[in-house]
Amino acid sequence: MSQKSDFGLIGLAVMGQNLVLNVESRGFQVSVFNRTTATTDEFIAKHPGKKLVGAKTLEEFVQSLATPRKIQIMVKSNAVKDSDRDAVDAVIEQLIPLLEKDDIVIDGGNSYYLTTERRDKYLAEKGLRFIGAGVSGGEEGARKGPSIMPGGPASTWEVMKPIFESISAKVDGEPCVIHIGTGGAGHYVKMIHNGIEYGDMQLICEAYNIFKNAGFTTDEIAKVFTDWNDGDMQSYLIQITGKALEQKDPETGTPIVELIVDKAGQKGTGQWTLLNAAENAVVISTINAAVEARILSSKKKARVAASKELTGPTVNITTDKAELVQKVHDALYASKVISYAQGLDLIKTMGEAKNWGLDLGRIASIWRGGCIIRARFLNKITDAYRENAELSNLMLAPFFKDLLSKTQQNWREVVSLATLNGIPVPAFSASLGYYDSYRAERLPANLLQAQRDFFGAHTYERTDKPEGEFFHTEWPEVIG
Ligand code: NBP
Repeated sequence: MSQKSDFGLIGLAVMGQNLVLNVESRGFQVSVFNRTTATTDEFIAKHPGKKLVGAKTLEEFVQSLATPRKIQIMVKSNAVKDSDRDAVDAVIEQLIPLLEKDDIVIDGGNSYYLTTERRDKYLAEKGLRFIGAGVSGGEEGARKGPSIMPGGPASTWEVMKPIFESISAKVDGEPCVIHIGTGGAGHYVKMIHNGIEYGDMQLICEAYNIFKNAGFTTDEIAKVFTDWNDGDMQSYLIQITGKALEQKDPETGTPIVELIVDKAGQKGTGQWTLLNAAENAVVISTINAAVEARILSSKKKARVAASKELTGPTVNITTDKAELVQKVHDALYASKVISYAQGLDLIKTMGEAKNWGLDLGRIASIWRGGCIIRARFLNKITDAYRENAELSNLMLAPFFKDLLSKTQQNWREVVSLATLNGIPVPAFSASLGYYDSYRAERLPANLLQAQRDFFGAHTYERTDKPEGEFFHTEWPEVIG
């Protein structure tokens, strides 16, 4: 093709290939490069007649692009500290000598936001522009329209806007992409999005486990999720849960889910979210419980051994099935709200600390389509922040306050029922614990302060004296 390409992509694995086909399908000519040339050749051969240019060398690739060049990198990103160097850095280093001032490099992988900030600074020093963009939606999203969370200078976003908006998912005619903020804001928000995804998935699994223990067949549970997907909890994850539970193993006719080993891994983003929450002193107990549930699940050998040693109650759930479905629905919905409240609190706290100028309502709105956590109720989050951009916690928005008030009796009953029957519900109960702690006018931290003053003379404030005045008590000696 003699014409220069509008867009270039490096890294033709699952995500890269699908994104290329998406960009091309919107009328853009795309150049592609992959470290292993055979992959490029196969990809080009598989898609004849498309506006694609397959480059065998990086020089050829760069030369095939119209200026300012727009190059998206979709390679494995596994640097977990800003001092680490990974494939994204390797590609950037190879690109730098070939690029010209104002060319744009986009990292669309799941990079750690601190590595994004380092790269942003590094490329700016070289006169190049950088965007760290979180891309959510997996393979299907990449092909049909993902949710995109780009960070970097607003002026660079303006150049990329036409392409990003045309390839992103659309909800009510609105593209699921906005300029998130400067520096690492895009990858940061993608990281928390993934943390929320962990929470959503674990909560759904806990609901399934309660039904299973209550004697529902897998087909019955599938129907519950399919029905829920027609209601207020409509979401991609609820939808695929129903479909996954319906699926039968062709060999045995057994539901495939029941044949899958109960061991889950957890990749970087969940852990990073926890670490970041601790650094910012923000409670994300639901997401925390979800990450830890995966960790415990992976210790299968230890669990099997312990199941023979540690006792628990015999499961005996006699609740009417329809009643239980409603109760678990409410517990799931309320817990999900808490998970989002916590995730958004973390985004808000970090956004303020970093001066990113984040718009939480618009961030929730671009999660409505394309991404894994897409859900009907995200509209309500957008509305809540539109009504009050300064909202201190999502739970306090009128819609959610009301929802938590209406669902809480059932939520409490489900946590009690599960606990009495020895069914683990770490994310349901962490969510409820957060709700009850957050709304408590007085917590037992008075005793905690007494303990601290007792052993370490840490001092305390008094309820009957002005704030900011500190006191110490001469506690009795206990070591003889
Ligand atoms: P992978 O994360 O599996 O990466 C494979 C690609 O990286 C191949 O093109 C490979 O080239 C290239 N690569 C590697 Br590995 N090391 C390289 C190096 N030193 N120099 C140049 N290229 C190198 O691909 P993916 O699953 O498509 O994901 C791409 C990015 O998108 C990742 O950051 C991922 O976390 C993120 N992401 C993935 C999903 C998903 O659902 N998979 C969703 C959202 C985001 P080769 O062919 O020569 O080995």
